[in-house]
Parts: sequence; structure tokens; C-alpha cells
Amino acid sequence: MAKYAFFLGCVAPLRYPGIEKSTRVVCEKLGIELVDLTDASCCPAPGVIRAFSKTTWLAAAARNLALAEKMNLPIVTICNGCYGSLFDAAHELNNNPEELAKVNEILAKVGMKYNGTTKVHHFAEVLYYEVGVEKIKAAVTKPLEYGIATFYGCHFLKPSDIKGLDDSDNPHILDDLVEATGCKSLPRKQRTLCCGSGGGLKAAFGNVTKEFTQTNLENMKESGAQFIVDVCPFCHLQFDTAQAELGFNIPVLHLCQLYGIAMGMTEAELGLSLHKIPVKL
Ligand code: 9S8
Ligand code: 9S8
Ligand code: COM
Repeated sequence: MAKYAFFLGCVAPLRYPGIEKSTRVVCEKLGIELVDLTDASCCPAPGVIRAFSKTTWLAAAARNLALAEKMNLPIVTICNGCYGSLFDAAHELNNNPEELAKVNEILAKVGMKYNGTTKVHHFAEVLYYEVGVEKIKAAVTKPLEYGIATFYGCHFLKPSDIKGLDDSDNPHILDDLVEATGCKSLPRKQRTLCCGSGGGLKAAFGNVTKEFTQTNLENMKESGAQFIVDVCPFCHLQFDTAQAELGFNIPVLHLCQLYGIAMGMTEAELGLSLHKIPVKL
């Protein structure tokens, strides 16, 4: 059985606990063992912390990587931002002894050390490449027939030269994962556009964020989508909270919540009442 250190990040546990719960249930059904990464901090958010101080970003990320290293487990994240931050930090540190030594000088102050061995995975990567669509189809007990707008976000497949997953400009793995439930992923324009909220943009230039979100929502509406399905709680938060003001009303689900529905979880377990845009199944 595949076993991972489960990195929660901030947004899922604090704002959408149903994402966390559905991930736990779905992973158990699919034979993925999640072990809590006790004492983990914010990844830290790549667009925010890395943009201001690379040293701070690397040191905080290395601390999280070191916690998983102590457990001798690879990390799995349920968030693109956490994946981007921890994967990119591991990529820098695991291949660069000088940088690793600098970071360890900082970690020594909190009595820790990172040896540069932790691997980092995104849950959708694990589902597609390790579990596989056939096994997921076999675990579906309640086949669904919704038309879906899949939302990849930025940090899942990019930077493509180090992630090496799918075709980052014309991806298909999330569409295949969604269709394993019986749903249909609908074609639309600009599928890989940023939701607008990442990279610190939302805090610094809210109007630009709104324009990105609006363009995405227009394209999604035009496609006829009944749900948006994301793989990132940060994109999820943006689509769920920004729509009403922009005049849209498309309910938002994290992929694990969609799977939870297709595998018979209740609405309470899925935390759907915490969504701003009501989710009617
Ligand atoms: S942790 Fe703190 S803010 Fe967040 S959810 Fe995902 S990115 Fe990492
Ligand atoms: S898109 Fe651009 S930066 Fe990001 S991944 Fe999640 S939040 Fe939305
Ligand atoms: C987006 C995370 S998923 S961040 O805003 O780029 O840090």
C-alpha cells in the first residue's frame, strides 16, 4: 500500500474541512495510507513568501521537508500552492549541497536538520499515475453525470521542466480523473489560465484578480458547466467566494469532494454547507 506524509496546508483545514475529510476517506478507499505530518507549518505559500524572501521560503519549506524525512515518507499535498512550494524547494535543496548547507544553518537554530531526501507529490498526480483511472472507476458506487469545468491552476503542472507531468499547455489528466466518475469534462477556452488569486495578486492587485476570475467564469459558463472541479483549495476559495459579486453561480468542488460524492459520502462529511455557492447534488 502506498504511504505518504499528509501535508494539509492552511486553506483546506481552516476554510474547507470537507476537502480534508473527503481526501482521507477517498484515499482509504483507494488503498493510499496517509500519515499526519505533525507540527507542519504553512508550506509556505510560494507566491507570497518566496516573492519577498527566498531564504525565508526555503528555510520554512525545508523544515516541513525535514519533518517528513524523519518519518521516512514522501509528502502528498492536496493543494497546488503547497505542491509548488514544497516540490520546488525540494528540487532546489535536494540537488544543491551548498544551498542545503545554508538552509541547515538556519534550521539548526530550531534544532532541526534536512538531509535533502524528501520527495513531494500532488494528490492528483498520485491518483492518476499511481492508483490509475481503472481502479478509481471500480471504487465508484454512485456514478455521476454532471458536466464539469476542470480547473488545473498554475502550480500543479508548472514549471513543466521540473514537474514533468502531463502536457502543461494542453493537459488531460484531471479531465480523465473527473470522467472516471461518469461526469463529462466540457471543452472550453483558456483552460490553463490562472484563477487570478495566486502569487500574492489578490492582496496586491485585487482588480487584476477579478478580471482573471471573471474571464474564467465566462468561459466556464459558456461551456455549460454545472460544477467547477479544482485540485487546489486556493483556487477553490477564489471561485467559491468571488463569484457572487461577479454575478455567477457555478458550484465549486475539489476533486476529492467529487470523488467523495461518487463514493457515497454524505453532504455533511463533504462539508458542503461551508461553501458560499450552494452545492446542490
Ligand atoms: S499552506 Fe499556508 S497558505 Fe497555503 S493552502 Fe496551499 S499554499 Fe501552502
Ligand atoms: S491558479 Fe494561478 S497561481 Fe494558483 S494554483 Fe491554486 S491559486 Fe488559482
Ligand atoms: C497559490 C499559492 S495556489 S500562492 O498564492 O501563489 O502562494
